[in-house]
Amino acid sequence: MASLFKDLTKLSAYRDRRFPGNQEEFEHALQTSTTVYIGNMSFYTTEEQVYELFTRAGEIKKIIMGLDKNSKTPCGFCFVLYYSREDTEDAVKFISGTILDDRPIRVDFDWGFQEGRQWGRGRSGGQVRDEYRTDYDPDILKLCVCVGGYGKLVQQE
Ligand code: GTA
Repeated sequence: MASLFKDLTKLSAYRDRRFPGNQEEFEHALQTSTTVYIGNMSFYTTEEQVYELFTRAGEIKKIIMGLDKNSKTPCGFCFVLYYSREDTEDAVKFISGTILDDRPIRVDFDWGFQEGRQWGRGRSGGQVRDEYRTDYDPDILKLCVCVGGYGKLVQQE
């Protein structure tokens, strides 16, 4: 079957600052990888729920839950590794935007999982994006218990 993603330059808006290569190598990895990144997940979504949803696109090789590097608890992202490229593309095309645990998840092509990438890179231990959040998000309550589900804006007050 022909690739569903004809314009390969638009595979992902995300650029991993820690990718060990140049832009060309990064793009090649995105074009051939069988790994997807899932963002905007609830902190309470389990690996079993991820499996149930993502197996609809194809056979899953492995799921790696993203964890807060301090608390070692889920912090809103994960990686799903497939066996085939076609299934990987189907996951991005058909599952991105699906509501999982009341949240629209984002499915993004990923350059490939490596040990260490499962940890949040934010200073608090969770994801970087949550430290810049200015809207209310009840899941972020865990990050700033005293002030409610706001990110940097309220933490600074
Ligand atoms: N494939 O979209 C993604 C993606 N994201 C967001 C994280 N990962 C992703 N992989 C793919 N696609 O392995 C991966 C990372 C790592 C793991 C945890 O998830 O490769 P992280 O989210 O904690 O840290 O990563 P990361 O990705 O290094 O953070 P980054 O790129 O600085 O910032 C992510 C977002 O945070 C930005 O797009 C922006 O929305 C927000 N942000 C960052 N800095 C600022 C700032 N100064 N001001 C406002 N917003 C900011």
